Amino acid sequence: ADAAAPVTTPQAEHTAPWFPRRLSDLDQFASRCLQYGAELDANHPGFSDPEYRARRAQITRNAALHKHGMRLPTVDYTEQETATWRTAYTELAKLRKTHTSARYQHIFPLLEREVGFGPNRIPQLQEVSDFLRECTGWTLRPVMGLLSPRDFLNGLAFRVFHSTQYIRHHSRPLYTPEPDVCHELLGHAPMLCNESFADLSHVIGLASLGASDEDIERLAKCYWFSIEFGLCREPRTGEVRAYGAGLLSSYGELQHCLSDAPEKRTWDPFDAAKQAYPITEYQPLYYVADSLDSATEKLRIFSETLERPFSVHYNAYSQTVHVLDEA
Ligand code: TIH
Ligand code: FE2
Repeated sequence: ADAAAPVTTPQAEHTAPWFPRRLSDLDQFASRCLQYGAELDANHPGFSDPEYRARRAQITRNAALHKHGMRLPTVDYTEQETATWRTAYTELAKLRKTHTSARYQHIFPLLEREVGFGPNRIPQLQEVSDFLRECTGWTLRPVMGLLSPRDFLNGLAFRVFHSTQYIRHHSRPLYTPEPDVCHELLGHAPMLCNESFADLSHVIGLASLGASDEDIERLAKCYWFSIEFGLCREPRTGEVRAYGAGLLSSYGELQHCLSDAPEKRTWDPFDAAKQAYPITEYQPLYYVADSLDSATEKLRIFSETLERPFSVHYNAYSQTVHVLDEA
């Protein structure tokens, strides 16, 4: 990331990396998006399929042109793409009752009724974003591929979730090492409808604004082990279930994460912040939260230990960030 342009206003933030103050500032992220993460090339199933690559380029072109205030691009998905979605959707539905958090299960009938979620059609980002806004004030923004961790986390501070719109390669409908529309819509979107999860994501986002590179790294790890791969105890039964989007969108890993194979630790952001992880295979370690609210509380405590010579306040009415200078 090259997000180190210094800010010019009050003294304390003098040396802090640049960060967005209002929604339209997020427009700057698109130009520094990392296409097809280099480390994925070797085992990306679409890498050697020129037709797939061309289709992706076509879809991401519109994402690159997106600006705050525009409607999100519509994609006319092909029959082959819809078939990939159908496989992911129907297989994941089989595990929903036994493997996923009640928070996730709860929202699904609503997504089916209000947004038209179902096996036969890939929902459009705009429809999902409109619904999310009504639930928790979150919105989606299209993105070409991976943003830098700093930019991606900074978006969360504005309750904006950057979403890909292309779909995984048809040869592997049940796992992908990178985000795609199945992951965004079956993994992230349903959880962002939940107030507690929405707040958890927001806390990480706010902590990332103007954070040092080291702290961005810590926060990105906390993000990974909660929002992407978090497990949580069910309120009444205490049973362990998945709430992380990377699990909710992957038929294989959703089963793996609840098996005895991986290590499980109680959610602790201080520990997670130091933990390395693989990105192209199932996780060997998951953190289990006692509840989403306690997970958020622990994150809040953790984020207060990060060194930043100022604090930030998010104004939900204007959707702007204000800096409170503590120096
Ligand atoms: N592995 C997930 C899936 O198959 O849906 C996608 C990703 C999760 C986290 C990063 S990429
Ligand atoms: Fe994700």
